[in-house]
Amino acid sequence: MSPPFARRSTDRAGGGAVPTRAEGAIDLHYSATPNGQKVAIMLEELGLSYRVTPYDIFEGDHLTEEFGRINPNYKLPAIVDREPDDGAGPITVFESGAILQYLADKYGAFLAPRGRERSAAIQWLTWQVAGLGPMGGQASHFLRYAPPGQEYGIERYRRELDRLLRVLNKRLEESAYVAGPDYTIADMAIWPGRAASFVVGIGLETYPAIHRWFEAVRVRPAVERVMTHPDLAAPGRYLGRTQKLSEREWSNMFGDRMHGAVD
Ligand SMILES: N[C@@H](CCC(=O)N[C@@H](CS)C(=O)NCC(=O)O)C(=O)O
Repeated sequence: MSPPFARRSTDRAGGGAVPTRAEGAIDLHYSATPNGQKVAIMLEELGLSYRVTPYDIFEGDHLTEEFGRINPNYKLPAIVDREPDDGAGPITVFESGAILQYLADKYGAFLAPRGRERSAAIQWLTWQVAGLGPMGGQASHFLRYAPPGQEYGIERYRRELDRLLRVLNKRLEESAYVAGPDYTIADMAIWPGRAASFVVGIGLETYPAIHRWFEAVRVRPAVERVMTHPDLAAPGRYLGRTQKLSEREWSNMFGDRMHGAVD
């Protein structure tokens, strides 16, 4: 695993509240996939300085006891906040949706503190982490990694992905951003998922309202910084429509090594 490196961002063009806590408190454990990019986008939007520890999941960097103490589920991303509000020592947070919510609450930005606006953002955030993300992931898995003859699985998840995108398109026909008139953590959670649509061969231009929103988010300085940073943007490896894994890589991602890490 490469050593951690420090990044400093000064552009707070995201429109969120200026962080009031000491900067540099957050360690981001990262692989350059859509789930990781959600959190990188949030950290950039907040204008925070943060330390990135990159993991190559094909190489199984994440299947260590040390990482298991940060995320008992052995998946990326995760964060360690070394300066939490309660002052009681570092806190680890795993699950991309929970990380976004944690950061939004801590820094008071991109999520309303209460009421219907907050509920709308949490609903769409949950829709992404429980629906769009896993369905897109499964569509991409059956298409790219499964042995031949998986037509049922491919069709099942591709159709569900298409259905979810139609739900999103309808929502964005009536709303500037996913949770309402303001850009929130729900947009940050959903936006990087374009990768699954690409892999599955569903063009976003099929959904005009998604396309309009996608472009509005894409040109945000924080999003551009993530998507053009060589260590944060997805390498071709993660986006290829066809994948050939070695036995060792398969084991790290889907097989015995990945399953065995838990024990
Ligand atoms: N529900 C989790 C999903 C995390 C996840 O599946 N991460 C992938 C990368 S996008 C991973 O760590 N894969 C490595 C593996 O499964 O061994 C989240 O939203 O954080």
